[in-house]
Amino acid sequence: MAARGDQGRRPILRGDYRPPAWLVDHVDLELELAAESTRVLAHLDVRRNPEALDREPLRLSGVELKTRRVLVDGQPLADRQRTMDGESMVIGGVPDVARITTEVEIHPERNTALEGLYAAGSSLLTQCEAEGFRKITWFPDRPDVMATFRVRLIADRARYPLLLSNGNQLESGELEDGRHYAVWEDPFPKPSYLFAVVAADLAVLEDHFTTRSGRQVALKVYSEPVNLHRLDHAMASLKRAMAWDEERWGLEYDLDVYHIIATHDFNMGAMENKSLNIFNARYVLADPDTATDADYEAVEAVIGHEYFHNWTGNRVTCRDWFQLTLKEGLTVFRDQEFTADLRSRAVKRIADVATLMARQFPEDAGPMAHSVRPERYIEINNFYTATVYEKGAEVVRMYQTLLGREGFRRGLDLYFERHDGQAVTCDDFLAAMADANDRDLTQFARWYAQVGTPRLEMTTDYDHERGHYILRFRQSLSAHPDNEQRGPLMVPVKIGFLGPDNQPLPVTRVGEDGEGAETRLLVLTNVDAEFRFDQLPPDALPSVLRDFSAPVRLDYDWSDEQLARLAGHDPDPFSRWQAMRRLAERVLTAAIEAGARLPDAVELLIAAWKAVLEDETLDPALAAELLSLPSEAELAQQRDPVDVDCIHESRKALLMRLSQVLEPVLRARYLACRDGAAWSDSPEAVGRRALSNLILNLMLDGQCEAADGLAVDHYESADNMTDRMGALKALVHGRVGAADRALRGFEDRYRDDPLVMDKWFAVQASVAGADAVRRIEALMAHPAFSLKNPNKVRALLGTFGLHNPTGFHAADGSGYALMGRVIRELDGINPQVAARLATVFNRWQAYGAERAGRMRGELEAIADKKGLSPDVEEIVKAALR
Ligand code: 0A1
Ligand code: ZN
Repeated sequence: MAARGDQGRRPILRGDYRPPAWLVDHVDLELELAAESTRVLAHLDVRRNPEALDREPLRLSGVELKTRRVLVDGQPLADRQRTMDGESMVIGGVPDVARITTEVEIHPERNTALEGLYAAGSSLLTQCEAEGFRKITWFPDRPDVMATFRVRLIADRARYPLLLSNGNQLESGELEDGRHYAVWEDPFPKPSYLFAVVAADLAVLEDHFTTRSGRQVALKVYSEPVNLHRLDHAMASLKRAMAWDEERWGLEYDLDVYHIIATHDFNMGAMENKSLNIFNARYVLADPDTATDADYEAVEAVIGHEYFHNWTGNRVTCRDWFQLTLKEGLTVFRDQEFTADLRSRAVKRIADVATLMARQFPEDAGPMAHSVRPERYIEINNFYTATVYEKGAEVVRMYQTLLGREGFRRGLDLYFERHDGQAVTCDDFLAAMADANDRDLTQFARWYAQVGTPRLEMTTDYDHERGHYILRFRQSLSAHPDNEQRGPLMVPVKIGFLGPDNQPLPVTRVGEDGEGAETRLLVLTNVDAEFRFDQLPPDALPSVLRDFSAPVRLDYDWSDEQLARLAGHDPDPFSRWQAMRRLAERVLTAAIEAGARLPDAVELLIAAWKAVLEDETLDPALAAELLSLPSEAELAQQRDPVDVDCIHESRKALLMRLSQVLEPVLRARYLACRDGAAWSDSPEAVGRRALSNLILNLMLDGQCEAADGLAVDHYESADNMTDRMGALKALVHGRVGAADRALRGFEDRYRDDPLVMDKWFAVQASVAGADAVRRIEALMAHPAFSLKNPNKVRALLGTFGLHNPTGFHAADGSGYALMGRVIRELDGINPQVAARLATVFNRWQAYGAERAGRMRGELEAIADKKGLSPDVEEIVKAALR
């Protein structure tokens, strides 16, 4: 048996890439499926790669496989022909064209890592990205080896009536002993990470879609039978995604069937296996009684994301895992645009940037900081990060900003024309963009290599003699060894100006004729850049980085009053949000530095909030974004040392002040949002629910009069999960007497619904205060909790570690000790999920000597664990370095 040994822990380097020595043209698999033991018979048609650099022996990867046979062209191998090198079997003397046959046994039921073939409830499923295929059979498991697959599945019919793999079904039939079989063939050559198998007993919702060129595609969405009635939204989302990809990008689906399978046991969000997507159930199931509006939007976005991968990822895939952002950054960009086109573009952009700032900026500032195209990794699973995904999407967005929508589309068309059916690199993508637009993007390539969030310092000046308004920028990168050789970045910066009356001014660069547009694009290419403008008054108010045109931190010394003006009047909704954020951060920072005493500037924030609340023309969803304060975790990011309790107290003081001063306005807007109509998923209704729940929570935070009663009413009258959860959170976080009863009622009602119970765990995991640790321990003993289920771990422990600073950082170290214990235990169950959880210790040094010492102690205890997985080892060693 090949085990995952200690030897593979030296980093793999991007620069070490070599083309594969051998290619596989076709794979014939036979899986005799059973939960306890599955037999896998594989025939690989291999040949030497004419483009290989050396004549190396054939190398196949395999992990935890019990190998029964290995044959070359039907002949058994002599022992000396086959040696082991870590996870690889090295076979000598293979003819340049050959058929390799292997037979192995694997144990899905024992597979708690949920990678490879595993048992999920009563189903058997696979997860092969990034390197799970080697846990199913011997294979050169790397994305630049692309093969066609034919798969014969055999299983007990009663237990597994459904047998699926990629592509089209060729045949199926009965066998003796109650077994049956199905044969699937995928005509598209694909890397092994896109392989999938499902053996299950599930219910299905069926529909169809006719592509622009007339192909009839059968659409099938599967779940356990009790959830059949919660699949409609997923199906509708899939159809919208298929239509949108045709309309916006001219991309059609290419097979006759598309399957989506929902499972409760999944490490990530979902997986784009060719024609057989496997999804975390939370991104499939939705009905008003169990899913919030945010869940509805997320289902639509993730269904879109996986569907869009069919072109950006599957038809054109990655040459190696360093290129992960090639498919992920691009596909996130595509799913962001899908949501923006279907829903509110402004709200979507704000939400995406807020996520980037909350999740990716800390990565950039942490011990695992890496470029969107990393230079090295130990465990590739640790690089499915916000940097590769979300910052990668920002990099793709910048191409569109620089080249325009049409130019970007030309580039994408050329990319598909050149690379359909290939495994390629980020450089190939850039070359297509450059060539299609006749642009030199050499400098732009630095975005793939730089580490950390770039800084842009801006100053303004006025040249009275010539009447020029001047903007000056200086860019800089963080001090990371990988940044040492890098020159300046190409940074697109969208700007505009407001006049003294807060009206937008036309922007004209010096030397231009006529009147310019309200928003202009500046392209920075040097460390220092200067831009001059005509016809602007000296007191014009600059609005910079509109639409968040580049993933940078912008420093400019706006006055509090100027920020308040931008927050109220910037024509770019993103910039309004940005200004509101900055103003709130200023107020909170000043408060934190004054021992939780609010500064005078709070009056400006109150006035800005009041204007938003009283503006009935404003989309309530946008209003809800404008009124959301930075979280404690985000405030902590910017401080060193981090005073956990003072941050909490300062934020509380601000919430208290805002809600008390604005109480009548809040109450009026709350009532106006609660229209009493039955549930609807119209954007108006969604926006009203967002705003009314935000206000309800504020009123409880501020201990406004009779707010408790309002929350109880809101809870009891809720006919949908958004309102039920909004009110439950207000009650539980407000520590209102009625909270316990509501929690019990909620539990009684939903105890058999794992996704809803995740919400119940999460809402309790985020209640502030040192008593949180005892609560978490009690919840871990709840029958619905299991360390084996990634959704549960994320809901309870992920929420605790990331969204409950005063609990996790309890001064006695009990939060750390609990987390350390859990990570050590989870490492033996599911290393991928354990490694993600371990990142909660990342900024340990910033928490003052006492806390830092305790966190360091936990990290060391994890690092010392015998048999620690490479996944967790990479994270904790980076943190300790
Ligand atoms: N490619 C999927 C995400 C995914 C990545 C890794 C996984 O296991 C390690 C599973 C899913 C996506 O972007 O949707
Ligand atoms: Zn993806």
